[in-house]
Amino acid sequence: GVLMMCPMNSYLENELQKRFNLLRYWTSPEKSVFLETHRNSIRAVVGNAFVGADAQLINDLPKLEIVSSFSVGLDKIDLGICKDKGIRVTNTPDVLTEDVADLAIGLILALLRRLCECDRYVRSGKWKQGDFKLTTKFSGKSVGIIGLGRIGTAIAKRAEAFSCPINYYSRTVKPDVAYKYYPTVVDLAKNSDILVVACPLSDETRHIVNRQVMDALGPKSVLINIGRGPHVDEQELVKALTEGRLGGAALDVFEKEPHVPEELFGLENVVLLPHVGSGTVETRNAMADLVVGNLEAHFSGKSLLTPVV
Ligand code: 8YV
Repeated sequence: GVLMMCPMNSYLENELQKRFNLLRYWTSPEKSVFLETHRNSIRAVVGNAFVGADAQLINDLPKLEIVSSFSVGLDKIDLGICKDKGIRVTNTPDVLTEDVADLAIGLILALLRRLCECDRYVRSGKWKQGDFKLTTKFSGKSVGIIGLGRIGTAIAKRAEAFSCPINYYSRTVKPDVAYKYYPTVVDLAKNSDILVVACPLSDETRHIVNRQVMDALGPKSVLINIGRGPHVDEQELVKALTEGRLGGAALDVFEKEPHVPEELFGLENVVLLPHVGSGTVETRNAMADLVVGNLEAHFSGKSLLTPVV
């Protein structure tokens, strides 16, 4: 059997249903009874960015062979236990890179040019009382990227087309990269008009954007997060924004999704999205094909398409 943890995509659900004995975790009222009943038949888990496979679930499933995640991020999977137990893990890299990078640029433009506020201005009829206030130029502004992996690099490429100088922080300097490296996030923030979070979430990167980083950015600069909510100290972000110590923020991800701090709802220098970075029909279909393809490869003894463990 294949255990799907939560509703994520109807095409994926149909394709899994066609091929496997699909069990839907979220439909069972009593999780412990459900696991007791199916523990010896579940050989695969399909999770996503919201619900993965933690140590407890993995320990409850003695026949588990593979965790196939409908996400590139692996922060909801206990990779250490998977490694120890010889459980394979796959994700959905590459197919979502362009969408997430596109969205990062969209967030920058939405925030600086105040696109959402402009739209509300027109709809409310206020345009008839006068022109919209002036906004902030994007082209040529310095962009600092935390994490120059697949997505970070795709964001950098796009920002280059807007004539932006590119800075980055990562654990080590990337060879053959012309962008300016900063060895600390505070230094990166001090030297960037726009700071973009694009690294994986781990113990080292949790709250990588803390109060010190926000103050290094300051009231003239902005924060963009298309990574994971816990990359940013959200309480400090709310304070920095409400106290005017940070210029603005555009966020696709939050610490406790779908909860978003309501203090942000009244601020116009904020853009809030419901975790839609990879949310296009094209990309979600490609992600689903990878999840199914990995499971099929595994169960027919072929090499995995996108193995992590
Ligand atoms: C998805 C994601 O939003 O890939 C990731 O890491 O956060 C996303 O693509 C999610 O897994 C969709 O269910």
